[in-house]
Amino acid sequence: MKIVLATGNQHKTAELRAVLAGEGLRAVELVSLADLGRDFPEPAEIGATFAENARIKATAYAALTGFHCLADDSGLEIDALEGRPGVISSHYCTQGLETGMARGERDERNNRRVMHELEGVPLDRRAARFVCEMALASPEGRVLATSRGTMEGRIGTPDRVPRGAHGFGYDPLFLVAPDFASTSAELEPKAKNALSHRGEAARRMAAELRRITAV
Ligand code: ITT
Repeated sequence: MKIVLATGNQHKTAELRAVLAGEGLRAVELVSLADLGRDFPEPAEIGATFAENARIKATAYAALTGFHCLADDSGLEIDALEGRPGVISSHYCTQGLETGMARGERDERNNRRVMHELEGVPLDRRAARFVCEMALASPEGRVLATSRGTMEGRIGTPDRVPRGAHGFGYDPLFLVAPDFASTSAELEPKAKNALSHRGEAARRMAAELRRITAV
């Protein structure tokens, strides 16, 4: 089975590839959207939950590419901000509006907004988690499998973060539980994948893929 990793985020593609490669899925060939050598219009992520958006992306890209598609919708939930940035994590600095701003600049502005909104909140009240929902859709638009993963942590205070050069998005702000000693941007890619929301969701999806391709 050829499966397109249906994301425009190269960091996600790299993390997903690494985890799924480690799962030894012999009947599965993974390709990225970039490998297909064409541009595809990005579907509007209008779902109210990560799970809905994952299904939207997987089915939209499956229809566009004609292949099975695996999509990831993910983001950061901060308890002190009532779960924000949540489903608008990627565009938090513009209230969820897609303005065409480059990813690097967006990440930086998103991080600044989060730190600003948490100003004065002590470390023990900065609990947060990364959430990842995945969906696998067939070319006919059927959702064949879904999976979820989470990673608990805290958003560091300004004396501790930003720190680290790996990863992307909110990683430089996110102190990983249970010891909150390093940010997820300080973890080597392998270590992040072993602990992360995306790693967990991908390993669960691999189990689903083994089941699907075995029949
Ligand atoms: P696609 O929709 O093309 O997959 P995207 O980056 O826009 O790419 P999402 O809509 O799922 O993806 O938004 C995910 C955002 O959540 C991402 O841009 C980061 O801001 C944040 N995020 C998700 N996983 C993360 C991780 O592992 N480390 C840091 N930030 C993460």
